[in-house]
Amino acid sequence: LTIFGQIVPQKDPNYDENNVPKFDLPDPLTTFSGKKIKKSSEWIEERRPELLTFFSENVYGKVPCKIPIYQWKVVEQSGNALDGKACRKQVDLIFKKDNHTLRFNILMYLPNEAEKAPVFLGYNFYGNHTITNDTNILISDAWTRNDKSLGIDNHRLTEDSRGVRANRWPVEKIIDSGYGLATIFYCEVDPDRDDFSDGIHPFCYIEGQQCPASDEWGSISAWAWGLSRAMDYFEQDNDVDASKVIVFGHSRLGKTALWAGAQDERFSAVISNNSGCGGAALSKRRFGETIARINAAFPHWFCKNFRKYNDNEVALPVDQHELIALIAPRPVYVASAEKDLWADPRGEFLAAYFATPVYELFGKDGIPSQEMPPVNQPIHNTVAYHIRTGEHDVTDFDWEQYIKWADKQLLKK
Ligand code: GTR
Repeated sequence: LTIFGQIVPQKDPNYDENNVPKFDLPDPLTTFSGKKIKKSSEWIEERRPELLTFFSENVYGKVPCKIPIYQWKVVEQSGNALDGKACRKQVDLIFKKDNHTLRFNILMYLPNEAEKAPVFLGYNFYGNHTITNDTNILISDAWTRNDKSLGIDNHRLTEDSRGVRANRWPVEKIIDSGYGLATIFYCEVDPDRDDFSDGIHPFCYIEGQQCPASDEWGSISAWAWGLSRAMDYFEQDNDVDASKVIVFGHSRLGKTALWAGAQDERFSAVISNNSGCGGAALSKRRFGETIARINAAFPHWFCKNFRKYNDNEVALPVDQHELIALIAPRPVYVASAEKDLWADPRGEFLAAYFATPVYELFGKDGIPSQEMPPVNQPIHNTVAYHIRTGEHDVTDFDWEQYIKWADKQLLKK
């Protein structure tokens, strides 16, 4: 759009590649003070910690206190799920501090044929009972977002929504491929609303505090904390191969999976499905959702310091390719959908591409070219990427790729 000979950016949101501003992308291999990182040991000792601190204090917010598992309880178990193919477990993790108590439930399906199974771990949006039609799955009493199309009303979950998200969770395929699946309803860790009196946040308040300080955790950071506590539990569960836990998430929960995987090196691989702004997509491109928009629509997701970059991405000394790089040398998969322009597929791809030099420092293969691959033609390197046809969603195609890639990267099949 040219007015009086001047290039004026189109209205926000921008979906036009020609209106992506010119920007300098920070080099993951140059420290904030300008030192060039040449060896993996320098990355580990110098660059990784400073990037982690930056993301922690300025993007997602740091977890201000330690909250270990107080107790865990297997509330339901059967060795005969999925026609005898799998064991189903529903395990409550319980947390207590002062007068606070919180519990969240992990639903697990583990293949009976494996002694210790590699596991995909991911949050669900509307309760564990939505992921299959299995009538044994307990219904959460936590606050939920409403979705009339899924039969979810009054912020409560009922029988009406059992199995409504089975399309996103191919449980049988996962089990048949030799993997377990573990899932948690994210609102049990922190309800997805702009309210810091509920969920896990109050556990760390000092006297009189009512919401996290500017550098303290928003909801994404709280959800990432929950994934690490699930990992604490897996380390004690003999049916799980805790050295092969792949953390997975879609959209806001894909942002969460990346942040969990970046911080907690016990996750052996990370999958970001359509995670977009504040996830895999480069913020400085200002394509689709922007920092200002996301902070306005979801003021509780990031820490307050992140608002400094509303319509001011130039000032950001990092970008999301460096979040991906924090996962190195562990395998990471970034997936986009062709019609999901809000999440900026090209920005997601470029972030994976620009994280690659860090992987190469470890002798790992990343994204070989700045050219995006055609739709439905995945790249299954240590840094993996695909753009599939279709909308913002999790599809069978996505899961087929994740399983193939995990076979190659973790099981060396
Ligand atoms: C959208 C939000 C995205 C993405 C998505 C989701 O409304 O703008 O960043 O997180 O929700 O989680 O489904």
